[in-house]
Amino acid sequence: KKFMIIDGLPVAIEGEKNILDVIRKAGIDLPTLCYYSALSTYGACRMCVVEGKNGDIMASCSTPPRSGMEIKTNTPRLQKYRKMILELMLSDHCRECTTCEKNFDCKLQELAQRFGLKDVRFDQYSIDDTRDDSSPAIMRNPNKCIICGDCVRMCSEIQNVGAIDFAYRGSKMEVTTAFNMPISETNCVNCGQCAAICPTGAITIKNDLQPLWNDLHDNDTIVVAQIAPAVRVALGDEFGIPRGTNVMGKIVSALRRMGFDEVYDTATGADLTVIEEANELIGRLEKGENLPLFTSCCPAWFRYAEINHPELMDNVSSCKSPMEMFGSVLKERAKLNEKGKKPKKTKVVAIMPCTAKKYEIHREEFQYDGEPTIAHSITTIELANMIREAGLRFEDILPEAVDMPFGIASGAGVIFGVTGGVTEAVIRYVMGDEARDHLADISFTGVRGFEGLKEVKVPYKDRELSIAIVSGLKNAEKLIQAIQAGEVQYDFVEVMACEGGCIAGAGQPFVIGRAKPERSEGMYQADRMSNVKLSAENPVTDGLYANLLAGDKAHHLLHYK
Ligand code: HC1
Ligand code: SF4
Repeated sequence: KKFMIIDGLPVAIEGEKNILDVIRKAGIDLPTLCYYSALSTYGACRMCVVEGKNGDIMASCSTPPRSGMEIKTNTPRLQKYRKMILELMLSDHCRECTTCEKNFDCKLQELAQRFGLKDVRFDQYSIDDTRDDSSPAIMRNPNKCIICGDCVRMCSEIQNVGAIDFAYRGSKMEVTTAFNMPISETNCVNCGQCAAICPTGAITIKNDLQPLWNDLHDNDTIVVAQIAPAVRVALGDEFGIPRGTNVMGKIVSALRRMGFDEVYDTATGADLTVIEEANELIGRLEKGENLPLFTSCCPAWFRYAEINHPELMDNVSSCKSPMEMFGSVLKERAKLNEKGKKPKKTKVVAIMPCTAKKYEIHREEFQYDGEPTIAHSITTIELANMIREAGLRFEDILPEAVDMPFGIASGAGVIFGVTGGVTEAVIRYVMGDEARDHLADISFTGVRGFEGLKEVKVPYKDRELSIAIVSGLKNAEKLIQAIQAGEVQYDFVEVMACEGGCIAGAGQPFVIGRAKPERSEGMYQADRMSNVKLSAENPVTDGLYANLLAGDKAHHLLHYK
């Protein structure tokens, strides 16, 4: 076996790509601001420096481990060095922590505390008020950037977008868009993953809470909430509840206490999506046209396809996302109910794990009577902030059920929140009555798990359906290239922009590489516990198709084209 010596103790080397991973395995939390194992190593921040036997100083993230190597992680020189790096960063950093969106969640702030920094010896420089708030999803404040490049690598290496990059040199170096354009005018798809990985407040998620509070406090507005599948297994992280715990019932009662008039589950909308999308697939299979059918529910993927693959748009489903389908149903019902009464305004609020949903609600296709169908889309983290602001002790809140008449969702609708979930739900639908006895078999077809690309084959009539599931836009791009080169052929392709699906959306707490197994287990457990497993057996959707969605209303309200 190979060993290296860390602070005098032998530690085995077991395939780690750098000594930082060996050090962390030994239980030492070496600080870094720019190292994520899923991204390429940049070695910019130098916080992870260690000292070799001969006094040589090296960045542990970019040094491969060698057998017999001796290093120290905490010497007087290293302490001095780390403090100096932090001071230099802070001298070029806007330090208005109390009003920063990332206060208490900032790695630079955390390290300044951890290393006992009480003063910065250098004059503050290059602070100005250039900000970019052009995007509906993210905010950029270059004054808080520490040039770690995490966002740049995330945007290009995982999402294949490259909307942001380094510009200029030396002390003038910054992360910006091409020609310094507002980010909304670039090819950014609003996935928010740059904000999720940013260690400071340089890129943050747009805060949309004040207009929502205004509506909640307005007696003439009926505020209706819908909660996305993935939110329920992540919000608990913000309140010290064990990871992956399903806190749906607590969310419902918290929303009521904060003034929401009606509360529903977006998974009910997902049941409508399954029915509409599966029928679209069946129709295309019969005609043999526009295959594979690509899913359309992820707005960052939809935007990516529009910008980079206009030739594919006939293959992308015409279905609105579950959020927009349900929003249209809720607005239509409100309009019917309001007839002949003193009109109150009904506003639908979506609580989502996603930042791109903030962009989706402003798209022209998703208007109802000339206004956005969804008035506000807030993230899981924003919901946590609302709960804190309202002074609710979330840990102690007793769970409640969602409202009728739409308060039933199938397990198939709930698992939309994890990669492969849409596919699993659609397979259950196309298999019809047979699916009920084969739920476990379907779950073992390869739909579950966190691989970036999953391939599934299921029997359908006298043939086989060939399905691909991708998450992460780089993985989607690779798949599209293979399809277009004729190397692979599919009938159905599920795409989610965030690796792992919505459970790892940028609006969730702790998204980067963490909590995915617990959250996906939370989703599958909700499915196992649900009375209704198949979207086609949801009595709520049955009722809707018989009444509110009767005739051509279904297409009109549930499809964007
Ligand atoms: Fe998703 Fe969807 S699953 S896109 O990931 O289709 O955001 O959770 O709400 O609309 O249902 C997100 C999650 C969500 C939609 C559904
Ligand atoms: Fe890139 Fe997504 Fe950030 Fe836009 S939101 S800059 S696409 S990582």
